[in-house]
Order: sequence, then C-alpha cells, then structure tokens
Amino acid sequence: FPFAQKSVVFVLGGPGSGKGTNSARLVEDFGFVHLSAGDLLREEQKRPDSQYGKLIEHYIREGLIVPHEVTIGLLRNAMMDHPECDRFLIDGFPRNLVQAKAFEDTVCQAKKVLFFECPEETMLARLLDRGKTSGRSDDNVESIRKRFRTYANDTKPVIDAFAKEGKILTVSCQGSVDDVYAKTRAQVAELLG
Ligand code: UP5
Ligand code: MG
Repeated sequence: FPFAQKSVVFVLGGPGSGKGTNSARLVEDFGFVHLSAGDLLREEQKRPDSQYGKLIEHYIREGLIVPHEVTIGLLRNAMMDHPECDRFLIDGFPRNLVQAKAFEDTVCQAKKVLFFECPEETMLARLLDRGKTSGRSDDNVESIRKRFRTYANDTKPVIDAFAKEGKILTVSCQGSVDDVYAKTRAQVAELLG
C-alpha cells in the first residue's frame, strides 16, 4: 500500500476545539477521508475481542496518550480500507513528539497541519455542554482537566515543531460553527489550490 503517495493533513487543537466538527464538513467539500484517532480508539475499545479494550478505557478516562503502536496500527489499517482515496484528515493525532516521528517514519509525512486555536474556557464550556448527551467517559470536569494538562505538556510541543517546519495553518475557533468552518474551508481551499 503506497502510503507515500497519499496526502495527509493532521488536524490538531485542544480537547473540544472543533477538530471533529470541521473535519466532517471538509469531507463533504473536498472528498477527504476523515480518520479521528480518538474515534478509532473508542471503536477498538468496544470490540469484544480486542486485546486493548481495558488499556484504552483507562488511558481515555485519565486523559493520557495511548501507546503509539496501538494508535498507529489503527490509523494504518483505516487508511488501507480506503485505497481509492488520496486525501486523509488525521484528526487528534499526533499528540506527542514520539508519535509524530513514528508516524512520519513508518507511514508518511504530513503535508500540512490544521490547528484550531481555542482558549481553555471556551473548550471547557463546549465539552461540558457536549457531555450532557455524548456518553463519552472523558466529558466530565476531572477528565477534561487531565486532557488539558496532557495537551499543554505533550501536544503543544508537536504544534511548535510543525510551526518551525512552516506546516501550520491556524484557525481561530471563536465564532459560530459556520463562521469557524468558513475560515477553515478558505485555508484548505488555498492549500489544495
Ligand atoms: N462546537 C464545535 N465548534 C463550535 C463552535 N464554533 N461554536 C460552538 N460550539 C462548537 O467539538 C466539541 C464540541 O463543541 C461539540 O459539542 C461541538 O458541537 C461544539 P468537536 O468538534 O467535537 O471538538 P474536538 O476538537 O473534536 O473535541 P474532542 O473532544 O474530540 O477532542 P479530544 O482531542 O479531547 O478527543 P479525541 O477523541 O481526539 O481523543 C480522546 C482521547 O483519546 C485522548 O484524550 C487520549 O486519551 C486518546 N487518544 C490517544 O491516546 N491517542 C491519540 O492519538 C488520540 C486520542
Ligand atoms: Mg473529536
């Protein structure tokens, strides 16, 4: 499977910054395949014969980063399920520098990184609101605080590293869903030419 010929855009930003919401709309407008690392981990966790179920459950509730071999394996398999597609949005990954290097060494380089910049208080409000109906084990105040800590300690350095490579496209998450998506769409339209 020729990963090197694929065009991969990482979608990063803090918990609740709008990665999933905007990725779903980019799929409609630009024909990306959207792979959320978190969604893939939650699906794997639910699979009755998964050897990783308990481990994933623990890491997600604690806001910790699942060992990258697991996540990269899921992402590779999901990419191979779409041999016809040459554009992938990889959402919520890589979350630390080790994961970033492992993916770029063994799968492929990212073309660009979409970064949703969002203040913590906005993310907190959105996640607590979503938590009323999401059923996600990590949409509660304690888990959200832990997710923020992991984001600041481990994921921000990934964004800084990609910024040094000139790969970051920043979108402010302030404004309505439609406003934020309009800014996102414009950045991606320019990227794809
Ligand atoms: N919303 C969105 N945009 C809005 C706007 N402009 N105005 C008002 N409301 C807006 O959005 C969050 C909520 O805000 C929604 O209710 C939405 O309607 C509203 P969403 O688009 O879902 O934001 P997103 O950034 O996708 O938030 P998510 O909670 O998915 O981010 P996380 O990064 O926390 O979650 P993820 O699923 O990526 O990861 C979960 C866990 O999995 C991690 O904490 C970690 O434990 C584990 N994980 C790994 O270990 N490794 C990985 O590589 C990936 C994940
Ligand atoms: Mg998400």
